[in-house]
Amino acid sequence: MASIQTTPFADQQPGTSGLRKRSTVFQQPHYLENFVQALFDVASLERDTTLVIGGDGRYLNREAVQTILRMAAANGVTRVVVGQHGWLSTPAASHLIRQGAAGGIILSASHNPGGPNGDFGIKYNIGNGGPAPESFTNAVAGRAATLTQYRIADLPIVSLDTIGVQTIDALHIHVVDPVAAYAELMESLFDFAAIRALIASGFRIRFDAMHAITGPYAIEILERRLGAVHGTVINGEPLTDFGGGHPDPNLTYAHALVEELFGDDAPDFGAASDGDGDRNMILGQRFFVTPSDSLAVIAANAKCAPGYARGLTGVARSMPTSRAVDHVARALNIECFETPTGWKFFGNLLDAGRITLCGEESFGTGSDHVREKDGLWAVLFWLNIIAARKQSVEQIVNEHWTKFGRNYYTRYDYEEIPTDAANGLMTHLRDRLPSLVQTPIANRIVTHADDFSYHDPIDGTTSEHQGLRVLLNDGSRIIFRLSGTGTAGATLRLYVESYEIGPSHLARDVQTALKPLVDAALELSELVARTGRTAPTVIT
Ligand code: VG1
Ligand code: CO
Repeated sequence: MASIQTTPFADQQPGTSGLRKRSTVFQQPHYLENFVQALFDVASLERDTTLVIGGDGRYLNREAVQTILRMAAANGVTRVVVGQHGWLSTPAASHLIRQGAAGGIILSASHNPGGPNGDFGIKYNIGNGGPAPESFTNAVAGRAATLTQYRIADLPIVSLDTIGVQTIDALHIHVVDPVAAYAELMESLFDFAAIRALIASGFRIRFDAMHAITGPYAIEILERRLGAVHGTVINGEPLTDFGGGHPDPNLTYAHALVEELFGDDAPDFGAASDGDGDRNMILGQRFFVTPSDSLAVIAANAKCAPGYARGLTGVARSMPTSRAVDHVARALNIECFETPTGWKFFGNLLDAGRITLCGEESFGTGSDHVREKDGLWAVLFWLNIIAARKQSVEQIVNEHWTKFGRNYYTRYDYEEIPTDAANGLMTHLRDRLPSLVQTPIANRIVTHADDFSYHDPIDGTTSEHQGLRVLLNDGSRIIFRLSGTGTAGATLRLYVESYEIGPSHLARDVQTALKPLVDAALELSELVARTGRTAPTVIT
């Protein structure tokens, strides 16, 4: 056991979900160790409690697990559960933590590319299985900026490839199958017999694991347990650099899957997941389901799945997520909460039993089964709904729109813009907000404009500066916020939404429907002049 002197790092402030930096930043001497010691100090784990460790398989995952094991031993941790090969998807880690651990460390930068020139990340989840709250992450950042030494034990390299228990001094290391417990949980929630029958009847699925962590999970569940043909899962082998790809399941980065689902001889259903397996993209044959609509459709059809047959207590969405689910909540007469971006804000509502389902526009959907968003869970929910309703994805969504109305929705991402320009734009717009109220924009009237702040109804805390929003009298919204997950420059996100009900909406093109609002947003924010960008990096 050794106490190593270090110089503190002032840049270890976790963002939307954990600390994310270039791999090269994490490779600086003492960098990872400093942050892990700060985590241990703030978590102050009791003796004989369990810590879960796993990651999405990216570059540095294995090395980081070894370092964390040595530091766990030196910090008095006696029982650690690690996924085989150091692997755990984020939702699977959440589930394992909920089996009785005090917390868990997840090694992932989620949808950010991996590899020596990509990103690495680390996040801490608390005993309920969910991301640590802001109070915790702020305390970690404060500690990381003042630490001058960390504790590390001199352990031999622990074999992560063999399932079983290894005991080194006082530390018991349980290397577990990363998939098994999670797959059992999914079988307990969904009607696997009905989905198996759907697949046996010829329903064709394509799942793109994007060479990230969901490959082993999807192969076990879709191919082995549900009988989908071998090859249903593509890019199923986790690679340290994700095969050079960008494991973000959206129309830009999952383009091969999108092309297949929009091509001749398209399968009936397509899905993709992100680096750490907590997000999902749902596609029907020649049909894209927006994540906001996906949440609303799942909410409206939840009773199809055995795990949700009793109905929902309430739902929640992040502020920039479209209000599609609000219409469902109203019809079901249940509560609907609006939280800031980031899964940690759902934790209290889930723990208190106020909500059963929640989601974000960024391809994240989940429920009270774990305390993270869950990509494969959403895929299985859709398959369960399709099996129960015996309709295509397109039919299900069209009927949904006819019943509840349609929320046209788009997100524009401007990546890697200079931080000063991004901050300047936000300040300019924030200052303009009060003068916009009651003025006309895109043939509508502004009814409300503010910098979103959230008051947590359970613990009473307030989170400010969560995004600038302009609300219009017909239910349309324009929202600007800065990303908390980028690692180079600033990423500015523009979210635009409008709502229509009536027969005409089914066939309309989203970008055409939203163009007047997008133009107004660009003008209000002076985006082109301030950033020099005439087009976004990604349109969703
Ligand atoms: C993005 C998304 C947000 C999501 C976060 C973490 O954050 O917008 O909705 O919770 O990523 O997702 P930001 O701050 O860049 O907009 V991930 O899959 O860590 O799993
Ligand atoms: Co993710």
